[in-house]
Amino acid sequence: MTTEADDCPVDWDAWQPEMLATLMFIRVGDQVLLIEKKRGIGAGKINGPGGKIDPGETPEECAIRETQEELHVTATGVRKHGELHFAMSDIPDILCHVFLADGYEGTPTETDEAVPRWTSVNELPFERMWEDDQFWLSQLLEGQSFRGRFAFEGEHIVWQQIDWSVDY
Ligand code: 6U4
Repeated sequence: MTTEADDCPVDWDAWQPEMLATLMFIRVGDQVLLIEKKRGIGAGKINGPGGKIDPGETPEECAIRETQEELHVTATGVRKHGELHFAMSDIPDILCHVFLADGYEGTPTETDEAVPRWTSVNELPFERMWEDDQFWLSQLLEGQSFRGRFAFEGEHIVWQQIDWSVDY
């Protein structure tokens, strides 16, 4: 993996996402509600619930809707904390809005799309997650805000930069 000191393979000033998406992380105490994703991009991985933004929908509306569809719960106390810019090699480039919630209504339930997995924030399963998550997820769960840019070759990061000075 290279870092921002090295040549970047992506012209980020000209970069345009081909897909707009969201992620939602509900943290209650020392537990975070993750999913085992059953289909779509990242099937088989562990992640937060989320998905593609529908036309006319705000990112926050999308994150709440996707969490309802995937887990049958409604996140409460939702705040945007991050943006992830993914320049991919073999799937569409993605701009992903990341939300943190401190509560929920309903009962986490397995659906066609996801299996709910309550997980200790101190034991995040990075070996089963997207490679970038290890660089921002713990910090997000502590309430930090960020903008991350990642260039992937297949499943692996070849360049990355995270700005922790942003506010939303
Ligand atoms: P369908 O199957 O069309 O209903 P949908 O649930 O709308 O899919 P999906 O799941 O394909 O959309 O959306 C992509 C999801 O994958 C978003 O929640 C963002 C997430 N994602 C993609 N690349 C990621 C990465 N590198 N790291 C990460 N999440 C990523 O943590």
